[in-house]
Amino acid sequence: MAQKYYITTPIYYPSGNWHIGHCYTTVICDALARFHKLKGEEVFFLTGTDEHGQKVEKEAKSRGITPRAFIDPLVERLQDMWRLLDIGYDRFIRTTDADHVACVQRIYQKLYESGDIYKSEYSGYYCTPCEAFWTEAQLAGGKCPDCGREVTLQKEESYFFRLSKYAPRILKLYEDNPGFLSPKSRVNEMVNNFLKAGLTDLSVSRTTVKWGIPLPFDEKHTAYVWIDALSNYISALGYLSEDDSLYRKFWPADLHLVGKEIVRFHAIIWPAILMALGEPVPHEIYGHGWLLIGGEKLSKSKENARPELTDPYELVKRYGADAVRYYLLREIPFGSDGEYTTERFLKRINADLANDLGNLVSRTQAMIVQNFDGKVPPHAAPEGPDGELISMCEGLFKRVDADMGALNAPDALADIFAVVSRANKYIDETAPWILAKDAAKRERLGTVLYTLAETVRVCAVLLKPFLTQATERILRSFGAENDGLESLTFGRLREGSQIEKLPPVFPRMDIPKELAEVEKLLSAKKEENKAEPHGAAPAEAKPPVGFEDFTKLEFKVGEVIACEKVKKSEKLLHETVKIGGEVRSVVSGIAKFYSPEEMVGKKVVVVTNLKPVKLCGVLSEGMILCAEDGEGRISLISPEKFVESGATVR
Ligand code: ME8
Repeated sequence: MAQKYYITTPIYYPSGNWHIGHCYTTVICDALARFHKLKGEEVFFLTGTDEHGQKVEKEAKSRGITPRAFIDPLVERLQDMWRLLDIGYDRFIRTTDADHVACVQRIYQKLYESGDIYKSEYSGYYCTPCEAFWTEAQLAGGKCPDCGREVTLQKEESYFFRLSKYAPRILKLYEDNPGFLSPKSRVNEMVNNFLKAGLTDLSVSRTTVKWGIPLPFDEKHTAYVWIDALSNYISALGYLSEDDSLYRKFWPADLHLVGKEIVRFHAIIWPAILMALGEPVPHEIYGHGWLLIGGEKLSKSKENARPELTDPYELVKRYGADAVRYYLLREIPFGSDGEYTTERFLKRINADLANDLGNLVSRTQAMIVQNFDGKVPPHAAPEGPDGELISMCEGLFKRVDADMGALNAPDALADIFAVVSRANKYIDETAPWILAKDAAKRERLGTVLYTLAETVRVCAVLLKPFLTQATERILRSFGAENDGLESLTFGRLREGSQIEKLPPVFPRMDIPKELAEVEKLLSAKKEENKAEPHGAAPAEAKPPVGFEDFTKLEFKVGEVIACEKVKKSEKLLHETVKIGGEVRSVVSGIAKFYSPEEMVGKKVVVVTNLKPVKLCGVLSEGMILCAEDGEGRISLISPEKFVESGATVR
């Protein structure tokens, strides 16, 4: 019976700000899934989206739309990204899918009935962006220890999962199964930072979050997003449903590949839930490293500050899916972090794909066309350097298999490209262009070119999981049959079969020129963003107004004589402004750009005849005028020369 292989990526938050770092996990999973398929295994590759929770609820509310209306276009965009990158998943699960929702409810019901979930009260610090709760002791300087952002103290009635009960079993799981969690450093992290001190029970329901899965035994509560999200790995297989045949076939997963920042959820909470359900735990959880920019985790906000092209849609459009996949799979040492720059990306593609592989393919095909009319030449027994190249090809699958068994795509690619480089050197050693000049050497020429064509073919078969598009073209151009591992036997190309000469599979790039063009593209994008601050629709020019309308507004110069922050607001300042003989209370949304101290003594322009309003409970009797640039930065408008407060502005 064929072996099974079940591999998963984490399910993605619908952020819409996907960058090349986000593609990392999924591209590796896709290459692993394809490699196992090549080996003839029955593979199930799962990915999807993590759609519930406070973050989505808030984002949708701020736009005045439903969570579903907010999420659907983002999910489509993510699926587009996977299509562009040739990600061949077997299921794309959404946590809003009906079968997932039903499964999560059954999981809660089962745990509630077995006593592993009980009702109590929760008090803790919540980080909304990470959807994670922390105790006071876990906070880093009062902030979220994972992302460093603000946390809020929350108290509510909640159901708890008896996580504490499972700490000893998880420690034993690590001891008995050294392969359960990799790399090794992650085990130490989990043991020292969490398990050693013992675990506290986990709050697994919310009454304050409406955008979530209602608990079947208490509909006021919704499921905690991480329990909801982690369950996708089994709900996708029909766990606890009428048809659980996929579950019985594929569970336990062979690999959950995740970024290192979410190992805690996968290596502690997830096995505990499975243990409580009486189900087997996955074979392996691997916490990979990050793509960095300037030494920090690549994230959308930092990307803006550096001239790097990190948008996967743009990268695929410019350089193709194979180039992006190759970079991610080859460049970052597996398990560690890797620095990303556009230049490194271009250099890697030029060196390996254009020079090494591209050249080998085009030289081999050109010589076959030139000397044998484009037909696979007849060949004699190998001699000289042929043997070494042939045996490298014959042993290649074993090496790549061992690398991929260790999940090490960079080493697998290094092994394949060692053969590509050896073949290029073989061309120099055998000098086919000299053999071609001597009719007596025709048989030898045929043998050399046949050996090269076979090397290209074997490498292309093994490169298929990594470079999905170029390998198809290469194999088709050699008329090569495509029958999995069988096709790795050296010597399968049939003498006399027609080959087609391909245009360069990876054209060589002029890196300085390309970098200059990328720079231009990025500045054009920046300009575009300026015209559309915060992604809003471009501000339409307002229709003209008559002078009489303009004179309805009253502007005066004022002097700020006192200023303080408005409590409960991050954005608002409360100024006391002297306007001639009058003193007014004014509230303005400039706290991110000016401190209260800075404001005192400033001359400002105030709209003085707006109807008074209360902002965060504070009276505002006017508006201070500011200029706002395309990046959302604010600058006060002040008189250029000295004028008394109370002066009219017109
Ligand atoms: O964590 N380098 O989703 P997500 C490498 N919904 N990988 C990166 C990266 C970078 N700079 N930035 C992000 C979630 N990633 C949860 C998972 S699973 C039950 C729930 C990776 O959208 C990240 O490590 O924040 C993760 O593997 C994936 O992108 C999705 O992250």
